[in-house]
Amino acid sequence: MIKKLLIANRGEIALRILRACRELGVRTVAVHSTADRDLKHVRLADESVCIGPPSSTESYLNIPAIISAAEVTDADAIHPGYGFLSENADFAERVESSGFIFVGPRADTIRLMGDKISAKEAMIKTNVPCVPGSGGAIPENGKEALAMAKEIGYPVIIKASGGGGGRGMRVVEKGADLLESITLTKSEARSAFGNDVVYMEKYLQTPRHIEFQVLADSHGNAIHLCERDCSMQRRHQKVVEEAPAPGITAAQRKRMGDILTKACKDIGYRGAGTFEFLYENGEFYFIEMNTRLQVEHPVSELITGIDLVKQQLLVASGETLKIKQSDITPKGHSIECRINAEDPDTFMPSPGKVDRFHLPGGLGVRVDSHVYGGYTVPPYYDSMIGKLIVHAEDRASAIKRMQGALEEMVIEGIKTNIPLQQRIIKDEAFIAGGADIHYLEKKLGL
Ligand code: MV4
Repeated sequence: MIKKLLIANRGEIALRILRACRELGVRTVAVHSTADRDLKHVRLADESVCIGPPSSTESYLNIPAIISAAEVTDADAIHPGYGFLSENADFAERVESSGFIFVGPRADTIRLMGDKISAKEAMIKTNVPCVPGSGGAIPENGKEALAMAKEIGYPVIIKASGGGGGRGMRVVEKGADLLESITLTKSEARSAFGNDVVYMEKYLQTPRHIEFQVLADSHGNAIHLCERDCSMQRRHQKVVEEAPAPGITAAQRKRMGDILTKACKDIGYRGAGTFEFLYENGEFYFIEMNTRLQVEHPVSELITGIDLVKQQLLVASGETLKIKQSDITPKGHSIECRINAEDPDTFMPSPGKVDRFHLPGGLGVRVDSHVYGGYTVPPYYDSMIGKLIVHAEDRASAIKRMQGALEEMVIEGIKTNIPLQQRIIKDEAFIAGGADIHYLEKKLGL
């Protein structure tokens, strides 16, 4: 078993990982920038190491500094959290070649999934349903590209193979615009990702974003922890997530779950992961796989009762999964509201000192946040300062519980998106369930 874990992240997720370590009796090393000396998990960790100045590139993205910190503290494993280096295959490789356990999939799995064309090819090979498309790079020949788009049917979407998460893509409505759009997407992709390979898919106009959580060990066992609906988003930033996804039947869940656990075995997946789908007219279409722990993992934990971070640490230690698929039946409903330090109207970040901080509580209310009264939110990082998560016997009760919890939550000194979350949780379409990925932006009038 891992004895000492270095947490290569900050904020709420660093604290979340630290909590799992404490329950498992794993010692912890916090690494932090000079702007993050006062983070809660730095105080609680057994040891801490300052790895650089505030700028992420010089601290949380600084691979040599992180590896050195693991060496000087004699840690035996590194957890990357989400964001930062979590999906960097070179980092995973450096961690392992330096003799540490990387808490995540093998580096070659991260690389396979990081390239969106190779990820899709791998999924097609193992029978995961994908969006119809080019099935590889778009042909250089304009005539062939036009014929392909015609065959797929407009509108189509051009995506960068090195992109993902909404970066490097362009919708094309008609043949007259195709070649110019390909050229533009390629040149943007070249400067953004240093890779101008692009592929084409049928553009789905009003899908929902539904993703499946999986967990696999290094002995060929894999389970799924049901699905989440993450359709409430703005500019590719999720705002509210829930599990299970409204309207998805037990039969659909089992069908997809069987396909995805088989896919995990076929690709030799290890650790926690997420298969992202667009869901439209009752069909699932794979778009990307995330090879990390996600922000929204708590909603899956609450409906399954499984601690995903503990499981990540156990499988990273080489243990066999003790949980069987038959042990998992989703119980009740869970909703997460992301709490951001931002202006609820303009969405501009609002860093600064939090002078009052009161948390909601009660049965089925969970807050994952590193913030405390007197804490100063630095301006250098993501504006998410915590997550409010509720669990209740059914969706209607979970909504009521979230309404109450949002009312109870007080954060003063900085602006937060709590007022926006209050609007969403009382919104008719949200309450009805099953809104598509464009709903929130339309509602906000953007
Ligand atoms: C799409 C799509 C429609 N059709 N692909 C955006 C993020 C990236 N993961 C994939 N994305 C999309 N791919 C096809 N073939 C629409 C989106 C999309 C989206 C997807 C999930 C969540 C939010 C979104 C917002 C805008 C567009």
